[in-house]
Amino acid sequence: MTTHIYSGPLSMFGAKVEIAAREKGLAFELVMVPFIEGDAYEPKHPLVLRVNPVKQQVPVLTDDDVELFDSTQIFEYLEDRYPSPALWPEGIADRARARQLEQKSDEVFFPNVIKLFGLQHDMQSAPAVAACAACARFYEEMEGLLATRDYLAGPYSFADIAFYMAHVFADRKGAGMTDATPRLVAWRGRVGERPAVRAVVDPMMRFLASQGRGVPAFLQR
Ligand SMILES: N[C@@H](CCC(=O)N[C@@H](CS)C(=O)NCC(=O)O)C(=O)O
Repeated sequence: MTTHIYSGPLSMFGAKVEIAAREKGLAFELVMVPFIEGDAYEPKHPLVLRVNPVKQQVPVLTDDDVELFDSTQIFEYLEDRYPSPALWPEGIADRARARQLEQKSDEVFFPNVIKLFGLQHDMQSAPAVAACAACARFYEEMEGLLATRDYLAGPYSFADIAFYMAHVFADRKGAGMTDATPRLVAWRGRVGERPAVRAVVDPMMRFLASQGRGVPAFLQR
């Protein structure tokens, strides 16, 4: 059995998959696709083009004869194929809520961060202020969830992995969490100290620093 993860040195979605594979204790080879200044991924890796020909994006996972793209789809496969340790909660309702949170992190929260990528030159502009405000509202919503639990969906789960990575990128782009959400700040500390998370985030921050790009203050070790 050979497992490969194709990712990029600054791929938020690739980092999600790598953290999950490490949490599962999976032995894998990490293939970093070409990455150039300006956040572009060219030329595309031939394996990525074959498995994900239309979107041409990382992450891609190959596990024996299974070839997949999309971090959320890969999470589902990892949980089915390597059930222990579990990264979805038990119970149909809790699992559904956890999946929804994971999806909201990618599809509701992160689009604000993507907007901020293109607005770094003018963070006082109306769209930038609106994107930061949307991030702050999302942080408040997560703060509410943490009133009764240590992790977003109950036990530590894929939802935490997804939102941890998304918020690292939000912080890089000027929409980090603040003291207004103390439970979320404590959650960030808990998740950030996990060996699987550190093993992925630390090299990513070293890569950023090596390029003279900003590293979030809470990750400057
Ligand atoms: N929904 C996808 C998003 C993947 C994605 O946006 N990948 C980015 C890197 S983080 C990429 O490969 N961008 C290069 C491109 O679009 O050309 C997932 O969850 O994996």
